[in-house]
Amino acid sequence: ITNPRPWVDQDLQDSTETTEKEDEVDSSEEHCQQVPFSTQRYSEETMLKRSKDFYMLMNQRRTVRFFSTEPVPLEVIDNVIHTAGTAPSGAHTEPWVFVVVSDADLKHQVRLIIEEEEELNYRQRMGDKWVQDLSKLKTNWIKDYLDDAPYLILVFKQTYGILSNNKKKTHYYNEISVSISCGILLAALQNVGLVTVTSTPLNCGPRLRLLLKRPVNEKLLMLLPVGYPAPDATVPDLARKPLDRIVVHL
Ligand code: IYR
Repeated sequence: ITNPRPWVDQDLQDSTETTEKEDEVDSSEEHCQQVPFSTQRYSEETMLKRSKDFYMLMNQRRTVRFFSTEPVPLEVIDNVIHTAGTAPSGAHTEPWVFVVVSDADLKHQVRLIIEEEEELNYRQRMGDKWVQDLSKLKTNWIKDYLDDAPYLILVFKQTYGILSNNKKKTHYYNEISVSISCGILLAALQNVGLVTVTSTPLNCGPRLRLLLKRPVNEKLLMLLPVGYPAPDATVPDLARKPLDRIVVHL
């Protein structure tokens, strides 16, 4: 039978996420005071300039699959992840964990798992139409970047949390919350001149979770190799939709 949603990991197609027993409210988290808030105000002129400048910075972002092995300071990576952790989340559950792998042996073990599964993905699981749709990107299951990039950031979503009384804590909207944090992470990387590819290694989650010794409530959402682009890196010659095709003013 053909899988109607081949992009969803097999381990997520069971019903574990919807049938998990609901928790009770943790009394330690019931109350939260309101505190005064104000934000930086800019003149309209400054707003216009800042909005254009930020657009120009972000419009230079490209998905890059060819990495330099040149090292990158770990503190920069930590700051970028700290920034990603400013994302909003359902009921402020902050359901993200960012695993940073820099050890060469461990990166290579990640590579072996991903290449083994991706070969199956491309040859069997994805199907002809999907493989055809990707042909312009010239991607395949051989992922040199998993050895070359100085860091692999594996982003896990906590599908639920563990309360102090050992009960499960509901992580509302955990997938979209962690996805938003990944968007902020991409912007933070662009801000410091680093590149990545937003990879979603299909069906690798369970093996990578075990390799990295992460608990069962954490599911791999995204894997981001991070570094400088290789000196001879290339990207597909793609254009973005113009504003009038992505905005509707009513
Ligand atoms: N995960 C595979 C396939 C892939 C899927 C999509 I959708 C892309 O935009 C690019 C690749 C891979 O990483 O090769």
